[in-house]
Amino acid sequence: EGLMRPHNAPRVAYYHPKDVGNYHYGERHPMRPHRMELTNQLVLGYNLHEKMTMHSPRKATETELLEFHDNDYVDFLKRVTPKNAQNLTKDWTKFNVGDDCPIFHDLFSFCQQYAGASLAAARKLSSNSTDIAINWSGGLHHAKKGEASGFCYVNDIVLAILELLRHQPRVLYIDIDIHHGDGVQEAFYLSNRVLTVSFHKYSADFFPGTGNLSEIGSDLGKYFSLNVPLQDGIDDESYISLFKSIMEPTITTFQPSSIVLQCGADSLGCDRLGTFNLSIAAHGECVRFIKSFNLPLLILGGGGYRQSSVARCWTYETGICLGLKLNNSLPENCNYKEFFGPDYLLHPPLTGKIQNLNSKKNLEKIRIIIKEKLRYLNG
Ligand code: VJV
Ligand code: CA
Ligand code: ZN
Repeated sequence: EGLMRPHNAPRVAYYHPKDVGNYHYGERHPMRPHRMELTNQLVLGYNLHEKMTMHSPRKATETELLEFHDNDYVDFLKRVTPKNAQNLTKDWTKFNVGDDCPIFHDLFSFCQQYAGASLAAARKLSSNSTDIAINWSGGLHHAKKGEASGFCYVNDIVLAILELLRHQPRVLYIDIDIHHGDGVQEAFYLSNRVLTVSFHKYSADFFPGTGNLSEIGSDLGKYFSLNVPLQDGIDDESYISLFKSIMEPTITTFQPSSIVLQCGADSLGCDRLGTFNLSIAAHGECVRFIKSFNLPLLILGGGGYRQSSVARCWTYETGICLGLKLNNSLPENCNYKEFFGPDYLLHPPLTGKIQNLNSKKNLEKIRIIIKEKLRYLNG
């Protein structure tokens, strides 16, 4: 292998669907696929492509999407265009498309691209051809079997986990996006082969409204869904300490054969939709902690609604996967450098802190309740 990689450092495979940054949800829509292009350019600017294998995955086929999704839904995604959408208004309600999940130009190709990348990444891990696989265009955790939800159309995470389960007994799914990972939880709610853990803001008026502590899975899957409901403004210290004290015993008890980590960047401070206070360093510390267990690891994107922060965060985390320390000054020669002004730093100082509504007492209560649930895992 001709890569310049320190002895001992993991093999990392990076999946970037070509052109994934060129899709548009619409003029004022918060989701901007262009953030993937920004991320990719920053990754190249730091020369990280010289230290990992770079892949332009093929699109997922219809058959591959049907491993999870309903036939009529995939058929709808394949046929619908902004032009014929008006004639299909009956299907809009059924498949939940509209403001959050608009019909845009080449929507189906977009879905095939990000799902194809997560599938290729999962196959690479399954064949033990890499230690870590990264797809920042994936992580669309809200999509359901038969409908779109919360900016997500096909659930690349569920598809990737199903692929891993073909070769491995147990998969751990961890979700640090500020929204509840409802689509993945629902898909594996009855299974004891996939343990899902989501950290999220939980309140009646915050999307999607699920993810209460009391949602624990059912039947064989009872105790195999964990939810960590949080309030506005959680800070680095409380988040990291809660994350580690929950994930350490979860991994030791469940003993997964691989881990899928959804790294939604809307849990960062200054996000346009999110209301947490996490720094990029803290978000990355969660990735570093999970990596330290040295299990096959699939790293996915997700939310993130300030493009410059998303690109910084996911570049920093690509560096963490490689075991590298990146210079805080952004690289001299980097496309789109103007997006990162006025400071041009990888870790700009956080501004506009939101009041932390998570009391020490409440976080302690959550920690204790979750640890109690983990006791049931071994039967
Ligand atoms: O809160 C909601 C649902 C509504 C109905 C639809 N309107 C547009 C918004 C309120 C109840 N949806 C959330 C969905 C969040 C999805 C997060 C996805 C992820 O990060 O977890 C993973 C990728 C929501 N919050 C904000 C908006 N929707 C929003 C949607 C828009 C918009 C402004 C805000 C759609 C179009 C336009 N502006 C022009
Ligand atoms: Ca989450
Ligand atoms: Zn989100």
